[in-house]
Amino acid sequence: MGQDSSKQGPMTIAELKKSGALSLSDIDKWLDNFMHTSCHRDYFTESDLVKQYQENFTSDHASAFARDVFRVMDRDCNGMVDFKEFVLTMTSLTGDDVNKKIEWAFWFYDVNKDGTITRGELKKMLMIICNVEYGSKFKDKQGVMKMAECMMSSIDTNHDGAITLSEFKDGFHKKEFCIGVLKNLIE
Ligand SMILES: [Ca+2]
Ligand SMILES: [Ca+2]
Repeated sequence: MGQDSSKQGPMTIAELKKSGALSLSDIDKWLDNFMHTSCHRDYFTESDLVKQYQENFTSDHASAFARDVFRVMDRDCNGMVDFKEFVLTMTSLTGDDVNKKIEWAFWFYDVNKDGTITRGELKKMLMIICNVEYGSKFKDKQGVMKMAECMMSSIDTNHDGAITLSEFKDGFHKKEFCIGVLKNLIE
C-alpha cells in the first residue's frame, strides 16, 4: 500500500552510522528509545508500544493511538517493528523531507490501508489525536467533527468522499498542525 520504502534504507546500526543520514546523537537517542520499548529485543510488538504509551499519556485514547502508530510503523505487517522500521518512522517524522512527513500522516489516517482516507477515518483519527493531545480536558467533539468536514471539503478536491495521497499532499499544508500533533506525540 505504497509503503515499499521499507525495502530501502539502513539495515543495521553500523550501516546507519556509516550512511551519515542521521547524527550519531539521534541514532543513540532512537536506539535507547527502541531498546526501552522492545525490552532489549530485536523488535517490539503492538502490546509493547501500547504499554509504553499508557505509561506516557494519561488519555483514555493512548492505547488506541499506540495501536494506530504501530500499524503505520509495521510496514511489512508482520506484527513486529524492527529497528529499521522504527528508524524509517523517525526519519520520516523528524527529517527535513516534508513529503515523507505527509506520507506518514496519510498512512496514519488511512486506517484500513486501502489507499484512501474516508470521512469516517478522518473523524476517527482526529478524535484520537485530539484526545491524546488534550487529555481529559478535551470535550469539543463537535469541534473535531467540524474540523474533519472542513478538511474533507478543502482536501477532497474531486468531492468523491475519499482523500487520495495525491489530494492529501496537495492540501495538507493547509492543515499542517495535524502533522505537528503527530510529531510531538511520537518524538
Ligand atoms: Ca514489521
Ligand atoms: Ca482508507
